[in-house]
Amino acid sequence: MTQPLSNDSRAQLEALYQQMEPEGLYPLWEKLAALVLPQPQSPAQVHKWAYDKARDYLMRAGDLISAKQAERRVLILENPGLAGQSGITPSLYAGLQLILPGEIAPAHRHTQCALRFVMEGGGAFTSVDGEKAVMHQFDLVLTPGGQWHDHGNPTDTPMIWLDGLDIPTVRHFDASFAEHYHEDQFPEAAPAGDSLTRYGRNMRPLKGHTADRRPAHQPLFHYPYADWRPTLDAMASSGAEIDPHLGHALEFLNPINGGPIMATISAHVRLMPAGFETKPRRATDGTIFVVVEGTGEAVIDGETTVLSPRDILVVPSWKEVVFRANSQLVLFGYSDKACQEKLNLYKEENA
Ligand code: 1HN
Repeated sequence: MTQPLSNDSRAQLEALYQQMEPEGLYPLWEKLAALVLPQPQSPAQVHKWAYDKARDYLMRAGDLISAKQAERRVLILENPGLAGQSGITPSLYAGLQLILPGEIAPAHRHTQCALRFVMEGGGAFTSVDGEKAVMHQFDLVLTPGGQWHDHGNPTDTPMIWLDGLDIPTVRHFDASFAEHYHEDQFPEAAPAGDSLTRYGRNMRPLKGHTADRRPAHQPLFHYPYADWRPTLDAMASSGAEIDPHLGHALEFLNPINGGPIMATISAHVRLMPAGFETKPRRATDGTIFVVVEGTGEAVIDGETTVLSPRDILVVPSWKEVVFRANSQLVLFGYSDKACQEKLNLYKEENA
């Protein structure tokens, strides 16, 4: 306000506020500046989870509760700035899930979209609408919203993956539906890997008289490490110009429209050669990173975080990030960029 209020007016206003409050009425002029920020001021904090430490707790939980008892045996990675919200950013959730040899996690489906990024083990599966994706370390597997999914581990080693979901986004829109399947496992509908063969080779089934089994908007759900990792190497050795803000970076796509993997979540991988340092960059999509390989540092708004293999790092919206690769550094990242772009909210600044 240009003219300061007199003490008398201030007192009368305060009395008015008190009388209005039980009616659910509040003065916008007292709150406007905090509601409409000149730039993002995320309540989320920069935070890193060291894999081995989190893994120890997860294995201890594994001694105490089965995957079936828990439905999903997961440790939530809650952002310290978002206490009680089960979010790693204001829009996204992250957790570490353990499935021990011989265990199953029963079939269910829900509105929320999920990705899995495998941290440890190999040979367990996620089944999506009755088709298994057999998972190996650093594979990306999706369970898009509304699709039945269960997990199982027929191997003799534990399997741990990072779950990334849009739980806070769906909560924000009050749009959550979920149901359990009446059996532990959804009936097998196709051979393991069927969708990857049909939709993951720059082709798709030609429309004839047979109906597609997979939902038209989201048919592909497995992006194996064995495919994406050599592609990064090929980029790096091709002599292609490296992006100064990202390194050699590739986004995972939905083959149906060339857009992000799911409606609410985008995911990418990047490779930075040893000695490379990115130029500063900030973006409105708070991002969760997994260190796939190598060591380095993330300098976020001037604060340095040391990065080691399988560390999980969250960089909230609009924090300026510089990555330094001490050895060749490979990162996986996911964010709500897909959602923000649909809402015309996404913004980035590359210094
Ligand atoms: C879920 O369905 C899974 O299917 C993991 O593995 C974590 C967290 C909240 C809601 C649903 C899974 C989840 C989840």
